[in-house]
Amino acid sequence: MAIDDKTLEAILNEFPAKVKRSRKKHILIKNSDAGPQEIEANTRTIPGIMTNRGCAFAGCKGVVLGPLKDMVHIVHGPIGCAYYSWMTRRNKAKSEDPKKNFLSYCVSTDMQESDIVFGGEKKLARMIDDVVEIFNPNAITISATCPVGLIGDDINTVARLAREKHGINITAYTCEGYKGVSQSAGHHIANNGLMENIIGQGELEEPPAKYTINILGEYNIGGDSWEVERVLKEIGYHVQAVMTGNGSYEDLKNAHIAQLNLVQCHRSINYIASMLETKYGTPWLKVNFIGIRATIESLRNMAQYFGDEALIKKTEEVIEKELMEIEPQLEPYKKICQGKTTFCFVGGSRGHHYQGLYGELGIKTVLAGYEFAHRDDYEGREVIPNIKPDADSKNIPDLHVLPDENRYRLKIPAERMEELKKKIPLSYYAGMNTTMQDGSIIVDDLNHYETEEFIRILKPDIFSSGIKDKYIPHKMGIPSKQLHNYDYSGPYAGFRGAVNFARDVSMSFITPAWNFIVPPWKDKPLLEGSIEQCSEGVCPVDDDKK
Ligand code: CFM
Repeated sequence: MAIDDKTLEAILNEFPAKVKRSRKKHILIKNSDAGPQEIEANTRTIPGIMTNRGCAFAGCKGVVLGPLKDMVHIVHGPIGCAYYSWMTRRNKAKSEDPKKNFLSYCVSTDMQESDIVFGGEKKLARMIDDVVEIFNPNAITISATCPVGLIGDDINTVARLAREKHGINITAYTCEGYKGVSQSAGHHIANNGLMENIIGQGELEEPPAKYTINILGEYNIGGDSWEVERVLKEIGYHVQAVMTGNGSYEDLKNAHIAQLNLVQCHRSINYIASMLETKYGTPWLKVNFIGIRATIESLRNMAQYFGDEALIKKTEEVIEKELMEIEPQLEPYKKICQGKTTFCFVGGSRGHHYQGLYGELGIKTVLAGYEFAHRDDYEGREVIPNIKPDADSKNIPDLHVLPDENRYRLKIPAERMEELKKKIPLSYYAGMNTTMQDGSIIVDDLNHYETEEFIRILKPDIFSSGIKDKYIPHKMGIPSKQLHNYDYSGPYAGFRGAVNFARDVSMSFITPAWNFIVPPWKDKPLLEGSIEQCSEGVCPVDDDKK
């Protein structure tokens, strides 16, 4: 059954009028005849609604800074935020020097009541001394949690003094959880900090290889980046820095040297991509390495950018070789998956990226959305000038960078750039809405109630989201595929990743476990009981008064 305006209205009617008015703006039924459809995004979740979103601290420390392996990331605050952000994302990392991989550690100032009353700056300074002495990291970041902002600790000054004392790169991020409406604010804060304090501080003046690139917005969840890099290296690319999966301070410092920046996750890193273009003249190309067709298209677009015949030829050879390897492996899985439907609701990029891969397996996406993306991730970057800033978005300053006096170089002539822009997504992202089929549902910041209602009506064969909401479909006898952490599997990117994904999804479909689940509402009423007559002095539940 599809959802039409009337069904949607009925779902929303359960909300109080004000909530209904708000939620209505966050939900679309895709209709290409209606022209560009506007969606509301990046606004506050209504208190009381069960959202999947995280906080600004999660976006800064957890998402963007956390994967940088040779740095120690100090969480300044009471222990809870550190504990719950300790290794909770599957950003894998390998280090050439095992003594310089600190990802498994959780380092926190563990603020106590007295620190909240008298301030935590001294404790933070002592913590930095300890970190330098114990770990000897290449650099240190300090991320603030909510109470730090509330009591007004000046973490930037603490960082500056520590930098002078220890002579290493130590920077502070005022990413208190409340700084924005979701983790998206934290991405922006981290992007600004990395750009201001690390990127471009390296010595390199010339690219170390012919085709030097950076991969932005790739966090190596389940080893995705390694699979992408394997293919890129085979074609002949040199990957200078990955931001930030398996990333390092040392690589990041020289990221200014690349001739092209690839952007995988637009939401979390488009700020750095734009700033690198302004400061060093490096264009960025929107890629998607999830799904076979998307991977092929991305590789071809990269080759076209460099425009070198040998590179174009090698790209085609590698694509052919990879396809020969994976196509026979995919066949049996496609048979299992054919004709099925899915929901695809993830944070800020994957809600879009995985739809192509699902489609290649014969699985139709009937509902998709993002937890915290902005309107441009739905409607395309052309809407950016029309996005109204509000009190929340104004909270995060835009960092205005200028062309670097010595290092700004046009990587390709302006004319050729304009030509290329007509053919490949250079400095452009078209967003999710364009690729969704008519009649499918697009939801921003999907909540628990809506999840249940949409599942009840659309009955997807699989539900893809994360740990917070996967139990809702499970209780309804529907399997789930977590697209945040891949249910401890992966990689899912690139050619071989597609086979892993097809295998895992197929396993979900053929496991008999789901047939044994009888949702409670199928064989029993939700409430059972009777109301007994109460008369004064006789209470059926209170023994004393009997
Ligand atoms: Fe980018 Fe991400 Fe995503 Fe994201 Fe995230 Fe993630 Fe995500 Mo979970 S950076 S926006 S803040 S692709 S942790 S690796 S899966 S919500 S869709």
